[in-house]
Amino acid sequence: MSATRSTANDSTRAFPPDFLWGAATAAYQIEGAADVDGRGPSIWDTFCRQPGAVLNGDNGDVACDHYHRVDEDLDLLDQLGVGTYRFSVAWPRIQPTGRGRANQRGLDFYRRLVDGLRDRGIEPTVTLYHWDLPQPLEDDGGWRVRDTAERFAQYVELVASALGDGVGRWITLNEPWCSSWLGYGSGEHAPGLRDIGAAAAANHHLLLAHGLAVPILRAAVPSAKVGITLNLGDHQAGSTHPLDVAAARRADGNLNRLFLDPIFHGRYPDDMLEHYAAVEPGFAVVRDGDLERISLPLDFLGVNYYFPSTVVDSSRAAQARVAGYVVARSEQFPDLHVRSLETPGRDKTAMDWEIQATGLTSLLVRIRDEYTPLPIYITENGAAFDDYVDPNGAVVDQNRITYLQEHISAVHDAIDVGVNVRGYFVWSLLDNFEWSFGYSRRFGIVWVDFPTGTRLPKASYAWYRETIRTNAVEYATSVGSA
Ligand code: IFM
Repeated sequence: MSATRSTANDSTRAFPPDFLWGAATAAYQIEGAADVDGRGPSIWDTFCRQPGAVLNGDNGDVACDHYHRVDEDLDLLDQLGVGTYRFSVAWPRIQPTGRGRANQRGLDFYRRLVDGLRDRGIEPTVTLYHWDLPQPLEDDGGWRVRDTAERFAQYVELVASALGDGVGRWITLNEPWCSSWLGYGSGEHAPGLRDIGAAAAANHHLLLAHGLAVPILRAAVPSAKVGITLNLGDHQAGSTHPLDVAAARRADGNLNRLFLDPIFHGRYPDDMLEHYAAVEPGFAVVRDGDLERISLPLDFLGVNYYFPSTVVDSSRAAQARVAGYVVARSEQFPDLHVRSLETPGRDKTAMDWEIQATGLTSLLVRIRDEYTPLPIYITENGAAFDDYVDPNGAVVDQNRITYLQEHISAVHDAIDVGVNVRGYFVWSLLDNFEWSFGYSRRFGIVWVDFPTGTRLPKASYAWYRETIRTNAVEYATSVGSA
């Protein structure tokens, strides 16, 4: 038994004394106040207005109205007992057109939030970009063009110089894979393009934006801890057939290695460069010196993990069915020639995402072994379920508690084998706007009644508060790992 397992009783596992517990949100998903105090339109405001882009035609105009309920939400965080709160700054509040001087009223909102956190003894963890690109920049090419990375650097300078005295932990980008591959490749996210060459270029320009932001943050806030948050996965092949093994490698290349390799090894993976060699402009946008910038030293890596992934080569869908898998009807990216599988008997969330916490442990071990010994924060983890307010006026979300318990336990497993995990942020503090799923998927540990904005802490909120208070989690090693 490792030192960190020395707990009060055999069924609980203690975390290191300085382990940081947090909760996470993002601007567009909770703030609302879309045209208040000078905020400009973002690509998500535009995307939400495209017929059929977002379920039920939902949009973020009001969302959780966090902009006007910020004190109430700060109190919810305070009562939860978190040591840190991860929120994102909306670029269109700071630069309504994506260029030029800062909009003071936008900065004032985040100053109030930062001060409110610090007054309550909660460390702010700020994400600078969580997908809400100012629309005028998209009109000029968005992440397909290099200039957007330069514009991002200027925006970061404005935010860092205004809030730097109150913020010690900075995340440049949230999940650049989603911004590039879902935004420009599959069209599931704003701006809704289906152009693989554009997605590859966006992949690079987002990473360049990150690389340009790092020295700016360090200059503006010398004591800052700077990192990036990636959504990473643990891909398994549906069989040992070489075609399926190769398919899993391609899926891994697209989601994981196209980001981890340049950031930590200073180069794009050869197999992926080869795969995307024929698309335009693709990775031909890479210029001399870019990879040196992208691989500048960081202070931590943020990891978002939600679900495992099992895949086969598309040509082997029939064999996968015979083996008992449920095979996805279509390919997310036809060029990858990969089909996702569902493993029979595995529980799923309301997103239809399979639950398998052991994938998180394997992923963390792999990051340590193949990429970096840096501190890791789990900057997002959580689950959507079909919650409801019961006749007693409570939301008893036992399935979410089980999910969180399994995944926090999986984090502990990683710490046990020496992975440098320093903190965990639950996604999410509040039910919120779940992108193309609108308000139909609830990830919060606090229920939000969207018509009125009323907040109601769920059973998982009380459970997480107790986890934070005791700095320990109940044992859950093999649950959800069928
Ligand atoms: O809601 C999102 C978040 O904005 C980014 N990571 C995944 C979450 C759940 O889909």
